[in-house]
Amino acid sequence: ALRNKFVAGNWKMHLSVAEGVALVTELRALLDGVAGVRVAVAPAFTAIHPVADALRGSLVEIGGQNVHWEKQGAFTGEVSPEMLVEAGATCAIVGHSERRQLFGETDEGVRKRARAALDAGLTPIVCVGETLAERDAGRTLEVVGAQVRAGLEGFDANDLAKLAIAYEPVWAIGTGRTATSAQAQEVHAAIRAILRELVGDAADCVPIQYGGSVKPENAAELMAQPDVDGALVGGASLSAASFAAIVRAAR
Ligand code: G2H
Repeated sequence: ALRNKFVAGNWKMHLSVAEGVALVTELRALLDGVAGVRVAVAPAFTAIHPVADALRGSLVEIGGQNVHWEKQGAFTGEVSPEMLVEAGATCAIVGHSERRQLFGETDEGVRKRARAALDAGLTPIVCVGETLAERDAGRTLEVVGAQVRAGLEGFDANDLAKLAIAYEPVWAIGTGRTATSAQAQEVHAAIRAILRELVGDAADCVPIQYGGSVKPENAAELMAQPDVDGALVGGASLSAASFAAIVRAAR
């Protein structure tokens, strides 16, 4: 395969430190012996350090749910890439649709966050996706394409080799409504074509995750699509059993 699958759990604003540590303790046992797939969980900032401790020596990596572009300074409420690395993170979600919709994040901010994450050695997981109104208006590929181009402006093949993209149709997030595997593949292939325009063959190495109500029941079919290289999992990552089942479906 050109690229390993990459499955990440986005815990959002869920789980206490104790619950998170218990979950990953169970998860690492369930994933014992699994190889050939990249796995990460993104806890709340307050739980990153203890969860990283509980995962030491396991396959499972830690991510931030967001990251700021400055190293330090007067940016109340933000966390820098260097702080994430110090706490044990290896990746960071940027531009999740909840950040864009509820907290006003823009494509330009997404690009700056991704750039800073890369510079600190983190893998940015750059999220893109259309709303229901945009899909119904036939604008899916236009909207997602614009987000990809703006979010990755100025990035070269070296940068893309260390980055992941997550396609998350907003209408499928937390709604129980999943894109069909064909709908997902269509958009993933369009994203891949844009990456190829930007950086040529290096596009083949970029994992493109699908996100939006991924569960054990639909994960295998989604990830069997040629350009679906993993999943960004919200609700189903809050149980070790269901998240482990999704990881196993990725192989
Ligand atoms: C999309 C996804 C994870 P869920 O936000 O980022 O959440 O799987 O709950 O739809």
